[in-house]
Order: sequence, then structure tokens, then C-alpha cells
Amino acid sequence: MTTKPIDLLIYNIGTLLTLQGSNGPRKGAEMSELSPITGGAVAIQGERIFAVGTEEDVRAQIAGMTIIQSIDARGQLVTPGLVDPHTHLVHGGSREHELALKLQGASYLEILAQGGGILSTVRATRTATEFELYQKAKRSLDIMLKYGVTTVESKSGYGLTLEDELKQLRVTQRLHETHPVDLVSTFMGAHMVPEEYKGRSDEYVQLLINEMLPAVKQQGLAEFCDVFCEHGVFSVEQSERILSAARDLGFGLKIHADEIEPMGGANLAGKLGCISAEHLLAASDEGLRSMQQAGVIAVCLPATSFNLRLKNHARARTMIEMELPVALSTDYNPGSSPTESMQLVMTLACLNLEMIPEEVLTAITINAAHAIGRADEIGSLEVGKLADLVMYNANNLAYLPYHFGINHVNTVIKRGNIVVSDGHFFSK
Ligand code: IZC
Ligand code: ZN
Repeated sequence: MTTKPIDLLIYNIGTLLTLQGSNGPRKGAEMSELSPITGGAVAIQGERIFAVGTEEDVRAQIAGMTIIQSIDARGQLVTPGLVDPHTHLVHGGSREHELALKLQGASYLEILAQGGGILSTVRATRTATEFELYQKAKRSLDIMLKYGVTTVESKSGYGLTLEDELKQLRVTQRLHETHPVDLVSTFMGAHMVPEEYKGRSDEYVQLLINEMLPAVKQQGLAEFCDVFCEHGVFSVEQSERILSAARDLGFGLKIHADEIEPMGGANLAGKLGCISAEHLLAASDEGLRSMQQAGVIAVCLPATSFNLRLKNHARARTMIEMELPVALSTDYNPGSSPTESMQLVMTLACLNLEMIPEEVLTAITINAAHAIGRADEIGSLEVGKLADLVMYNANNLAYLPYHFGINHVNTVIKRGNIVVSDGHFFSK
């Protein structure tokens, strides 16, 4: 029997942050433990990690095996591929006209109540063809990949009719099949009450429960269900009805909770045992405790609070002190967070949420992977996991959030393939 070769060896890694050895999502002080290796190497076979450790150890483990290709990391930093666990990736149009409204003092919820905001993106998404939606989302995914992101969660929620939601979800599925970045799909028909149901939100909730959720499930187009539980959108009681129905159908549960107004969304996340709750700027201590006890992951979105010019931020320090696992995400969407950059999120998490760089990396790798149910495959560099990793033009972690607003990524490996090299797309 001939032994299979090593397809790719990355050696001479100055700082290799593996995040290996996690037992569930990292919380409290564990969030700053990255299981670093100085002078490391990673050996890849097919799409998986064959060996990871010090270069000496890895070379001993692969002694005698053929090495097809090698990359000299020249002493630079290597991390797991970044995971963006909360995006509204697939949509039509853009909303730059809201910038002027915002500068004139209009708030996000005021713009929405006047029929703009999400509703203007719903109009643009309904009129777009599937191909147009695909092309636009692909451009964003390309940027994410160049910025080091190898897995992305993507929510529907700009269709708000069964057909238009299915259209968005089919685009997500096709992107997953055709783009190097892996996608995880979430149904968010409960993103807003559509204009044709204005004043009849309970009827729309019934449509979601009786028709949309079962159809999405039957077509296998989404793994999670998310609800925008917010003043003027869906109440806590409506959110509970929708999420309970989704749970009965076998969806994993997510909730946009306590972003702007304190609604009790965090408490509901704990009560229902959601996999994650998002935003949480206005969450009460009691709500956060309920999440902690139920094992819900807190997904904080500092680019959103920055872009909405909110005075407050998610209380990441409190969350970490109370052993609530924290993940971070762009919330990429055309309204409250028009950015694909997880590296910008790293900076904002340090400066506005007062997280240290080590906690931030945990929050965008292993904890983000847990928030989308993928921690058995991605989020850390361990033997047997997918070979998703990023090499930077930097030799230490703190340099990334410190030198902000630019892209530090040099090389991206996705499922064992070099997909970005020297900052550019690469194909063999
Ligand atoms: O289009 O404004 N917050 N949903 C909840 C969004 C932001 C997306 C949008
Ligand atoms: Zn969102």
C-alpha cells in the first residue's frame, strides 16, 4: 500500500495560533488562550489537517512522505480561517441615501417606520433576478475571502413572500456550491412585516408558521431560523411563536435580541435555548444570565453600533466576566452595517467593546464556529479538521486591530486549496 502524500506543507510560521483543545465555546479567561506555537508548521492532506505543531514535530510526523507543495510563511502570523457568523449577504440594491438622513438626525427605526430601511431593500430584492442577486453577493463573498473569511452565515429576509424568500435562499445555496467560501443558511422571513401586511402583523406571523417555515424546511434550504425581535418589528410574544414553530420543524434557533430597545429578547433566547443571540446592546443582566445558563452564544456586532452612531455598545466585558461565550461578526447588510471587513470588526471590538486581541480572535474563529454549529469542522487548527487557514503580512496578533482599516491578509487556504496568494485570488 502506498501512503498518500502531503499535499501542502506550511512551514516557518512565526506565530501559529491554533485555538486547539477547546471543550465547547470558550468563555471567561479561556477566551484569551489561543494555544500558540512559536516556529510552527501545518501539514495538509486533501482538504484536512494531517499534522499541526512545531515545525520539528510536524516534520518528524511526515518523515518519508512525499510533499507535493510547500509554502514558506517567512516567520509570519497564521490563524484559523475567520468565521463570520451573522450576515445579510444576499440582497438587491444599496442604501447610501440613508447616510444623509442619518446625518440629519433620523434614527434607524425612524427610517424603517417611514417605509425605508429594510423595506427599501425588500423592494430592490423582489425586483432583482436570481442571477443579479448571485452576482452581487458573490462580489461581497470575494471581498470577505480576500479579508481572510472562509465560512459565512447568510440570512434571507428581504423577500418576505414565500417565493422571494426561496429565491434568496436558492442564491445562498448556489453560492455555497460554487464559491470557495462555505455558507451556512438561515431563514429570516421574520426580518420585518412586509408592507402588504402593514397593521396585520399577526397574520404575517401565521403565514410564516403555516406556510413559509414548512416550505423552507421541505426544500432543505436553511438550517437555522432567525427573528428580528425589536420595537416596531416582531414582539417577544410573536418571536416566541415563530421560533417555537421553527424548533418543532427541526430548525436551529437564532434571535436579533435587544439591539436598540430593551425588549427581553435575551431572556427569550435563554428560555428557548437558542444557539445564539445577536446584538444585545440593551440586554439586561438577567437576560444575559438566562443566556449563560442555557448555553446561548452572544454574537456582538460592533460595526453596526459604530455605523448607527449608537452611544452604547454591547457589554462584552460583562459577558466575558459572567462566562457567557462571545462571538463577533460583521452583520454585513446594506443598512446598519455595509462592510464585509472582519478586520475592521476586530479593531472596533478592541476599541469600543474593550476586548483584548486574543479574545477577539477567539470570537471570530472557534466561538463563531460554535455559533453556527460548525465547531466540529472549523474554527481551530487541529488534526482532522478542515484545512482553513490564513497567513498575514504581520508577525503578531495585536498588529491586526492596531493598524486598522486595511487588509493584512497575505494567503488564504480553504479546504486545503490556496485560494488567495500575496493578497490576490489564486488558482492552480
Ligand atoms: O437591512 O437594515 N438590523 N436587520 C436588522 C438589519 C439591520 C438589516 C437592514
Ligand atoms: Zn442582522
